[in-house]
Amino acid sequence: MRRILPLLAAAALGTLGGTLAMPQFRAAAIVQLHYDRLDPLWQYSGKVMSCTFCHVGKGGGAPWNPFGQALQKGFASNPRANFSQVLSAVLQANGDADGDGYPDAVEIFARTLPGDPASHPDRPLAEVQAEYDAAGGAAQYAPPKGQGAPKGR
Ligand SMILES: [Ca+2]
Repeated sequence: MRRILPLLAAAALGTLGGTLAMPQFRAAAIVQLHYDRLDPLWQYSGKVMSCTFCHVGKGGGAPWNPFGQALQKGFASNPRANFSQVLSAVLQANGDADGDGYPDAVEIFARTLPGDPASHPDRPLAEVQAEYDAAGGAAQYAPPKGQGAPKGR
């Protein structure tokens, strides 16, 4: 329930329209990647996971940055998967979308931007990677329960 409420709140805001609405993917990603733990009012904050996490522009939309493009490729390669499954699969693949030397999932763990090479942890990879692995590695970003595998037809 704790994971569902923010999504419901985001959906409710969405029905009101306007700039208060948080896009569905962003709300889902914030919860799945545990960024909601940074700020109890994350649903109303534009600072918790900004649009530039996946998009080039601060207002979202096209074009997407390298991490956003990695997610798009994930959708393309598995059209039946939902957003949470694609996000999890991209992180499990251990890619480094922006090519800054820090894998996407490690950057997410360190709260830097996986799609911007100018944003990366200021500590050696081995150090951050060890903390990431100790915290559970990619498994900590698994899809919410009940969304583990793509649905068959
Ligand atoms: Ca990176």
